Amino acid sequence: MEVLTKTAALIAREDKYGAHNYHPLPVVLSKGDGVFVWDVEGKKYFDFLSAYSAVNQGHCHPQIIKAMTEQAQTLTLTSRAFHNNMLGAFEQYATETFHFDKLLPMNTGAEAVETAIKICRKWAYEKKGIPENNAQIVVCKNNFHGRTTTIISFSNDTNARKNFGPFMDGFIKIEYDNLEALKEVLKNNRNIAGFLVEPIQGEAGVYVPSEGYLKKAKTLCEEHNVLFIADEVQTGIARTGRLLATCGNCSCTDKHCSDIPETKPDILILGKAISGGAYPISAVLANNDIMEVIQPGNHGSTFGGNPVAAAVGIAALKVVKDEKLAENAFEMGELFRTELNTFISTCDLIKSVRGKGLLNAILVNDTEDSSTAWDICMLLKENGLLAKPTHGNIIRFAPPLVITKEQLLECVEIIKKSINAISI
Ligand code: IF1
Repeated sequence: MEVLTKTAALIAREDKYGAHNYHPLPVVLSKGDGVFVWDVEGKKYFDFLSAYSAVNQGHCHPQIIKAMTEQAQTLTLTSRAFHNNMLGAFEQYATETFHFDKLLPMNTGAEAVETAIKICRKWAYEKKGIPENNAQIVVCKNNFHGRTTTIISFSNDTNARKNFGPFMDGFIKIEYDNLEALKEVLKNNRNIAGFLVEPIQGEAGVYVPSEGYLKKAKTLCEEHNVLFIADEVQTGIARTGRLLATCGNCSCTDKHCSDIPETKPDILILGKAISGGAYPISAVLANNDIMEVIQPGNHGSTFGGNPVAAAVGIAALKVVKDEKLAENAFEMGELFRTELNTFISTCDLIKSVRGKGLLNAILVNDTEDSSTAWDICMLLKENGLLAKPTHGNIIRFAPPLVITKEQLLECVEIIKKSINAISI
């Protein structure tokens, strides 16, 4: 009889009782602290995924967990049929942090994207004067905005779409990082309500657009009275070395804002790390002239804006400020890319390193259907670092933003060692 390890037994159970909508790395985690996670065998790893950038503040941050547990023992859920004493505090703190008039709270990133689409369409009919049911929203090829039926309607990823139709109308897809394409579509269609864009395309493999792209895209949108909607679910909350990747006029990380000033969206979508990974929280922010189109009964959520989410959201944003995580992400990101660029200049297996702040990826010099990136991730795992391939030949590196210089350099050595073991 085969004796299963704890890991194998746990994976087999998930395999048997759970839907097969993921293909995880074969590691079963049971504990986290800061930049580290531990598996059920007791092995310790650096977490270089951070739950797809939800755990920017590090695993189980004591201040976030304290806020969550204290609130959980007091009041967890009221629904929005009644007021609760925490929601306003979160709304005030977040709107002051990001410089918007108002916030609409939801739970997941996809719900926040849906919310932004609804606000944008309603604004288009009531403020811009687009004839009812004719509003179009411009999106980018290779986007990732979530998994709902509306959102996959404008995805071009076959795995995400195939056999989930019929799809939702009202979206026009253009090339990402292409201002001419945006200009063209805005010129040729009078019913455009908004332009929905990721400041860096995460799922596409950490694709950083050309310098100035977002700012110029916003200017084009302004010229055509079109709302510029930034999906910062993944890039937000200090991940890219600034509080927001679109940061234009916030006081967050002045030094880095003025280095690379971008722009301020009309509608800002946040998720993931707004909770530090402790709880599902998402939010849509906009100024009054836009948010006022939403009236009682138009939109809502049982859990959105609940007291635990509010307490966790405030604590998670405070940690980002208090611990200067935008600054650390900026500096550690520069160091990471410098170190890896030096390494890959001597290594044929890796084509390039790209990213901003601590949202980075390496491009493996092999085809999308090869197993090389997966093999590298398996070796990284053996050597104590967890990362996940995307698109077959790209590996994303996104550690918690609390990582220290010493830890980062240790991780660079693990990455070099693992890649070298494949090269030869
Ligand atoms: C999955 C990627 C990351 C997002 C942006 C909205 C959402 C996401 C820009 C939806 C979610 C996730 C979800 C996860 C994989 C993932 C991802 F690989 F697809 F690209 F993060 F890197 N906007 N991103 O990135 O947020 O509803 O999930 O809270 O498997 O779906 P959600």
